[in-house]
Amino acid sequence: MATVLSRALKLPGKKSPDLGEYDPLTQADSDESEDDLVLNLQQKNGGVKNGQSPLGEAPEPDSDAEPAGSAKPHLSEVTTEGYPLEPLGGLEQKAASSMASYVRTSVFLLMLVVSTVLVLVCAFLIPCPPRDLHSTWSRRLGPQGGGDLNPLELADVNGDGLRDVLLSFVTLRNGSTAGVSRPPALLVCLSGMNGSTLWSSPLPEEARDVTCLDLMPGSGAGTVCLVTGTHKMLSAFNGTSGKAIWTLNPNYLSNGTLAAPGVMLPDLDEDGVRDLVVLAIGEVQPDLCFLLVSGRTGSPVGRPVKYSIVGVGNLIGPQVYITASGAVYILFGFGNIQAVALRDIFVQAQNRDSSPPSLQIEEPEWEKRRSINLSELIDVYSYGVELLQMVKAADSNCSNLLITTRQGLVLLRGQNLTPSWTLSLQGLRSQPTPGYFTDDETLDFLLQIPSGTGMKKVMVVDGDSGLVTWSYSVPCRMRETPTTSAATVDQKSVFLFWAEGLSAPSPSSDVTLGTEAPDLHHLYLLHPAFPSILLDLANATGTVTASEVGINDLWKDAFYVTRTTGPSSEGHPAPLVVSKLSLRWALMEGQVVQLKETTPKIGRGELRRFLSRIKFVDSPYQM
Ligand SMILES: [Ca+2]
Ligand SMILES: [Ca+2]
Repeated sequence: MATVLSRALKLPGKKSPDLGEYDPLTQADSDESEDDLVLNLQQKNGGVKNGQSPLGEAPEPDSDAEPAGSAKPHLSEVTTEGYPLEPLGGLEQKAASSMASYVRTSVFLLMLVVSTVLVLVCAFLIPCPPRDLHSTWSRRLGPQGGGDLNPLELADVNGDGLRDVLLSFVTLRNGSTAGVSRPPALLVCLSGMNGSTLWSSPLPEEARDVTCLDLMPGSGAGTVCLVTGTHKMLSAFNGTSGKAIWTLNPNYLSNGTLAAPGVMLPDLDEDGVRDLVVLAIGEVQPDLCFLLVSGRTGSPVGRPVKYSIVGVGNLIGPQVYITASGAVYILFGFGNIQAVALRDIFVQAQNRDSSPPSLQIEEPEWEKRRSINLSELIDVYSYGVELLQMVKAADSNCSNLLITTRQGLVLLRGQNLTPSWTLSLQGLRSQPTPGYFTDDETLDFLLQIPSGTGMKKVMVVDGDSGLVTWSYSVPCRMRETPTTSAATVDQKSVFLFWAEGLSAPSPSSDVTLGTEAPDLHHLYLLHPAFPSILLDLANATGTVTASEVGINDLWKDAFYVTRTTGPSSEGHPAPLVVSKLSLRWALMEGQVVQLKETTPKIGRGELRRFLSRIKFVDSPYQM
């Protein structure tokens, strides 16, 4: 092809054997020596010459070829008698030379077409990531006036197929303008498309949780967002308009306050709308009180139901667990986990013996664990419980219970509440992130635990055996940073976590601390196919307080939404920043951090091709 190009361009230089011109490209490729070229030139001059060198023309002064003379037989000399030599020779020469020119041009054009096709084919085989411009934005809100809770929720409220961002924050109380006092808190909905404010609603108190629900499955009634406050507020908002649909009258909580976010239940009062349960905690006594709330009106379904729970530690739950056979239990406790059948709460709330048929199902394996016969409480796990998560079991249609304790991690089988495995681990405070790391289609867990000053250990625990399958120490001085995962179409997950900047490993330690600003944090991605590298996707200043991953079904993309506070400058309160990042785009732009030298080393091209093919899907990890 080099020859073709140079021929077409008619590069000046020494003559080539065929053309009587020198081709630097061919020369570079050729093994032939200068002498061979001279020899070839002498031989080939006996054949057809091209149009650039008419017959009889003297060779150029710089030509290596010998002067045209007796040694070279001329084609024009072999002619029919009686015809003038020169004109006939000129005609034949013209015909021959135009033919050669034609052939040369055709070959050149053909090669050009072939190259173009090759380039296009390569371009299509290595697809570019969809540059969905609607997936990456950053929005500055606030300033935030304190508040320890950072609710963040994703739900499509305007029906454009992109999930929008709902969050709540405490406003600055001293920022009120003359005569107009600001509400203590705001519920804000930002467009997933570009981060613009779709609506905002004042809240009477700080929100501990915002959860968008489908209270009327299949009815197409739109998204309802349930907001639970830190004190007595429970409201359902219309996700589209931002208007409150109902608010629970705080008097029903008597002298208690809401202890945890409201939880969605099956329909209890048979009005076609799913109902809710909230847990209130007394101000003067350790009694816990369940209140069933109608999802349609926000009024109580029956009276409050009290339980006295003995236990020390974090409040656990309430969480709803539906067994494989359809029995519904509510899990809760203080540093321990108790289960109570929803039927038992309902019967007491209604003060009658009958309950809807759906609540009459029992799970024998759970029922036989009642501490005393006729006791309403089922003992699930008794000591040191910090966190409880439901995780989808691979081999059945129910969930397993992942329990984070002060001693480590325990996975209980949902069918019979027996331990599947136990992992001893000190210092685990944040919720494990489920995702698929190994190939067995069982959910694994990403954990992070503090390890030394300014460091944390990030590890992946195999969900089947409870063994640590991946771990790495990273610098991180942020107290608690959120971790997330996103599922891909091939039943794998990418795992995302925050740390300070990582540089290439030095022989003495895992990582070297960078010289970056202390409040600059990087978002790292771990893919199970390449456990020896991390991808540095983005960075943020301030404190990352919450993150959520959503899926864009159309693009098979995942987007990562971050809630960040600060940094605050002198005299100015820390701003609240919400950012959205397209993961497929970030994968292509991310910097590779090699954690350890591996053989064979991953080629950049191979890695890029692999990353460009990643497609994300919705995967309900938790049931
Ligand atoms: Ca939307
Ligand atoms: Ca109902």
